[in-house]
Amino acid sequence: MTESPPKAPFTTNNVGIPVESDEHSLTLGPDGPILLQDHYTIEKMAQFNRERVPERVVHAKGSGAYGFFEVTNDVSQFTKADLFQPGRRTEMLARFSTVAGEQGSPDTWRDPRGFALKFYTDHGNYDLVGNNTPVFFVRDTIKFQDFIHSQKRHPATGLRSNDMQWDFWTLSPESAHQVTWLMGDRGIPRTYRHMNGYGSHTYMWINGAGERFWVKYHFKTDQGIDYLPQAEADELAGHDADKHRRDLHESIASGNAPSWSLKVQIMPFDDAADYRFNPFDLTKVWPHGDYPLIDVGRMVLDRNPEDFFVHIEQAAFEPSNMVPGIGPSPDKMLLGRLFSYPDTHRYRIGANYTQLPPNRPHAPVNSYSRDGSMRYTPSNASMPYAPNSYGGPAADFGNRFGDPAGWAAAGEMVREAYTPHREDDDFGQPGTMVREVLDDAQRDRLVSNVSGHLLQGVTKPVLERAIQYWRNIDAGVGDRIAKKVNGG
Ligand code: HDE
Repeated sequence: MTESPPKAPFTTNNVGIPVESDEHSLTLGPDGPILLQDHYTIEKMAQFNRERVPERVVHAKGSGAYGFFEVTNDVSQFTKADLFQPGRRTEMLARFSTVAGEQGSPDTWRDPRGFALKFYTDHGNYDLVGNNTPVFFVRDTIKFQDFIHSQKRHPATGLRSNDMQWDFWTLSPESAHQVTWLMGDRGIPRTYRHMNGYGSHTYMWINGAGERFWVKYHFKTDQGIDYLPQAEADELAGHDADKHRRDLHESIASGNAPSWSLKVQIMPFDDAADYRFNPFDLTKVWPHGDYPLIDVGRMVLDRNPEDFFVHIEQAAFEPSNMVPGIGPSPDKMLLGRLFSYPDTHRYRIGANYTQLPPNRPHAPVNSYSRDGSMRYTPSNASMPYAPNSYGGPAADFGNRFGDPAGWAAAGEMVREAYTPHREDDDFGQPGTMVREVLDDAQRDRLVSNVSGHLLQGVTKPVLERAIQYWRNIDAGVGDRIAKKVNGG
């Protein structure tokens, strides 16, 4: 006898009351007016009108999955962070994204990719919110908003503008390194699985003895780096805007779990002052010859979210979520981000966003935060204030977890650029990348991508500055771009 399919549950309204119909609203006679007491029809319409939360102001289009991180090499000499201890395996969430496009924009536009990670450690959530490039366009948080405005839509036309982009970039020479990455193959990964992830900033690690180190994170894709040529990316943007989202979902659903190998660069704390580059300048890398990569572990994404809005649209990543053994650095961009992310989450998904499923820690929460809209987990605190004589919780003042996650600083209040280190300049590292890292084919594609981009609406004065910008990076590449854009 064939198994009858499981009986579908009764439809209910939002408070579990069974409803009579999803076909017909309640009317006076079959042809009469709809009645105000048709609470279910009204609930459906009202709920529908409130389904959207503001999209992320940057990184609006993204996709994500759950998985785990497992340690494969002992780095406890550098950090006491729970998730990096030998033998540890930590549940995690990752979200990959583009930067400038809105929620419905194509996955295959040329753009850096967000590489946001949330680790549910035994000492709270650790968030590492990086990109698929190790550097960034600017080095002071005050310029970030302006940079993004130059990448998004012109306020008068509502159109994106290559002229705005190159106007900003050529007036901000510190952008040269990241623009070289962006206009090369890394600017359009073939899929989210075929790109590396970087913490980008320099962070601090602190070991069990309280010793501090500077650290940079590199997540190397185990799938191999692969990119989309501009023409193929443009074609995909036209008929398959969700190419990367679909690839990630289907890859995990078919059991082909993507993975990345985490390696770090470690700089002894005292090396920073005299290092040839400013180690906290986000437009710079630390050449691997100076500080080689050290294996740490492996990140595997093997579980798709069961509801995209609940787990991915509401995911809230914040660089300020640093667990014992990890701290910030004097990087002005990182310090700005420590404020910005929690601020944007409170605005976008409410005061109690940390109680939402993707943001809820696996570790116990014993904070004194209370109330606020949509709060649904009571605080563990016995009394609503600290100190109290009714069972705490009490802060770890004995420093069992606490970190000297800081550094000595002094000086007058000024608005100035970083003090330059002996090899600091804006075109040196991108020039090295163009000449020593890219091969001939990659250089050819870089020239072609830049020229193609410049020939789409960039006005003469900006165009001339852009050619000089590329000549400052590398004279040969600059000349080739000049030839292509001047009809050479
Ligand atoms: Fe972001 N960035 N950012 N950013 N960023 C946001 O927070 C910000 C920067 C990055 O998948 C926002 O949740 C400032 C660098 C990723 O949900 C916002 C500065 C890097 C994501 C914000 C930067 C990033 C964001 C908007 C300059 C790589 C998506 C939505 C100091 C190292 C995370 C949100 C996700 C999102 C602020 C620059 C990566 C507005 C102020 C550098 C991957 O708060």
